[in-house]
Amino acid sequence: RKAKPISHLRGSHDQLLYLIFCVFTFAFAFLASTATPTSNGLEEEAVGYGYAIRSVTVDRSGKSLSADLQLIKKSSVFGPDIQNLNLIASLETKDRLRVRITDANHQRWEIPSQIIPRPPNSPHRSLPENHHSSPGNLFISDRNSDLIFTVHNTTPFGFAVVRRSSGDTLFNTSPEGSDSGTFLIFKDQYLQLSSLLPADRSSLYGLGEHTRKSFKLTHNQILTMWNADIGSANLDVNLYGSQPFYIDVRSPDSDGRVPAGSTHGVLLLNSNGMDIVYAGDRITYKVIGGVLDLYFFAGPMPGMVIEQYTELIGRPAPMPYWSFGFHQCRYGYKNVYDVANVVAGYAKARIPLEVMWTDIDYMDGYKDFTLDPINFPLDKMRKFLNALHRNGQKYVVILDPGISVNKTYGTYVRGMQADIFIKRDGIPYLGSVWPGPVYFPDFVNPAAGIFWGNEIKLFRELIPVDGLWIDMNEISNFISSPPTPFSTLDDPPYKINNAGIRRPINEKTVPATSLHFNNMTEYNVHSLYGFLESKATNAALINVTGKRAFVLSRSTFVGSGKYAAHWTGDNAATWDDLAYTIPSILNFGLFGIPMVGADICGFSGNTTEELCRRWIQLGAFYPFARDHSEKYTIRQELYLWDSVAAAARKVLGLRYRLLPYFYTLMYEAHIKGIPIARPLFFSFPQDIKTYDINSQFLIGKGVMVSPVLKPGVVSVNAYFPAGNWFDLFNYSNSVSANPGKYTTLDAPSDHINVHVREGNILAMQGEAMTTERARKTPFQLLVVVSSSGNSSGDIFLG
Ligand code: MIG
Repeated sequence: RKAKPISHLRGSHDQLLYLIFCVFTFAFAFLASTATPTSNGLEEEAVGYGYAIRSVTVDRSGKSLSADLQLIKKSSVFGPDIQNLNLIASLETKDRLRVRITDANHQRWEIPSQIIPRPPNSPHRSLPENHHSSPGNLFISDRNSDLIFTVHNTTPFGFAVVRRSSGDTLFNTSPEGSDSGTFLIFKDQYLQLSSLLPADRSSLYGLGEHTRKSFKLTHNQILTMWNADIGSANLDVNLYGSQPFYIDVRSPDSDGRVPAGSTHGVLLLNSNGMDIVYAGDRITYKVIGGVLDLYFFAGPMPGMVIEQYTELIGRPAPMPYWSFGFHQCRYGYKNVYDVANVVAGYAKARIPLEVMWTDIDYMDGYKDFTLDPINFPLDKMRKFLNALHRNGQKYVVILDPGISVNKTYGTYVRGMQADIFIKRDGIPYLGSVWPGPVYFPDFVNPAAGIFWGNEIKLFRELIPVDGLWIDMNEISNFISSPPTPFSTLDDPPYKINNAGIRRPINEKTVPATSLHFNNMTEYNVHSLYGFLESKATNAALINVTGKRAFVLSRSTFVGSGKYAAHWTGDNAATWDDLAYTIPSILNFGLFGIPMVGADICGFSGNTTEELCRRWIQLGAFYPFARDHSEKYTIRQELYLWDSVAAAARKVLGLRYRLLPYFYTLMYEAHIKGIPIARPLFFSFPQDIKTYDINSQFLIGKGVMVSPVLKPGVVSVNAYFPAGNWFDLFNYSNSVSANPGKYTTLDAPSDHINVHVREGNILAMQGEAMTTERARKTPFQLLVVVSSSGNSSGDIFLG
């Protein structure tokens, strides 16, 4: 059976209708989201809405503030307003400010600290209080901190976050003049908050997971968060993960007080469905549950923001050395011989292959932890894995969360005994995925983690896989169950822009009224599922192998990088999709998931020799480099075309020589959070020309990749920030840029431009067919002498 594409999305037959529909829905969605009073159903004198301050207390340290807020006037849409709110602002560290707004009198859903550990809610209340009744503005600050928080005692009230050193306003929810679009709305199932932004000086990045043409967020778009099995070949719609985090890189202001590249980060820590409307001069959150829990990260350099962000959400997992080798996968490998032939094909072509993968084809009736007795029989699989391991290679297989409902299936029986499945109406919720009827383990329940760990342990006793690939964990469901009549969970009053068409949130997933551990609703925990499965799978692998785990997850949430790597899901074998992989990969670096890649040569549709050649040239420099394709497409192993094979030997040769560099960057990511693949402005924040670049990136601080992304082209117009840059394939080719400039470089079919900047020292080793053998070759240091100062580099050997 072939996966059914969601009918209106890319992959459907009716492309034209889809286009018309999109134009229409976009126009509608944009009208509905510009936050004008009428579009919210709040007629006339909107200034009367929002909340007013009743009292404010600032603690003695001056680092925390609590404000009681009272509703000014009721509104008629999306349910009743909550009368009394409490706002707590606290400088949790010198670089992190938290602003949390919630119902003053009733507890609401918040991500439990067992799921995402973080400092407790309100240190303020336990500290000695000091009552202020002053009618003016109140603020908190700390002389070590660059962030100042101010509440404006206006009607309605607002707040602002200001950078002390430059006076730059980073976030401002105060209504400006007659502008009523910024007032706060707080209902049970609808929260809204807006901040003004300086449209001409503010460059935003992040807010995923979406495929976008441009890395920098473009004005007037809706970024929806609701995890869904929607292929990444679809632009600008919510995909597999939710990452409500952005960084804002500021250009200088007119009086020159704000230095170029001064950057801060903003996280809305909330697991509910939401639309984030970015209008350029304003960002508006429209959230259907939970609380408004905002975190501001001071930076001021881009890398520092990510360091501060991952200090809160967790640093990325350390990845095994072998995971930086080249990976080959395909959906539709027929049997163990087919797979073994691919391994042999790589060896024969002298193209390095580190990890062989198998998709759902290996399972018996698509049941997790089983082997197809005909095509992937146990004895043959063991023999194959033995040979692979003897050669220093690895093996990874896929797991889907749905457990086949079948009384003769041990995993199902043990799952029922442990009582760990997601329920609805008191019984396990019955979904349908590849095996047919399935129940889904409730990874919110710690007992589900134990169950899952035990299944993985038993499976590894059968065949010693080296890593696990967890797919379909949005959760993807082939059926859409009818909503519970009159349930505002299954059918909430505000329709988020799910799938770009305000599709019901229940479609093709587990219904929102389903229940998890401790009666947590699917409505609230939906987008945490892939994160929790990653955590359980990571723990299981560490437990059984005693080594670092390699887990690749399709669905992610804030902090997933602590447990898993990510690939960008189902792209298509097109030139556009090749280009989009750069913004997607750079985004996951910002999200604290640095081990990320996209399906090399394209997943769906038939690739071509030229596309696959250009794709491996780029993909060789993804942090995670895997060739993967859809069943029924033509085969695309790199050795199948002579020109692709030759290109692969060349670029993977360089990648393997750079393995010590990649591994050091992984270590740096693990201890500081900073991405492996970075936007140019990470190293050159003062150079505002780097802010708009979508087609180049850096590996670490000083290696720049400038790929060809178009057919029939043998040159590339690449931007070079100031400095001398040397071609890593041929050190005598160099580009001298002072100041930064665009240069047209030759890019013949067998070549990709990769340059190292002066001032860097790269630790390198020799080429080999596996990372194990490469690790045994002599080290070399490439010292690129700087024309102005010292050269530096790092190496991690552990
Ligand atoms: O319904 O396992 O994104 O990589 O090959 C499709 C089959 C399920 C989706 C994954 C893709 C994988 C495919 N899976």
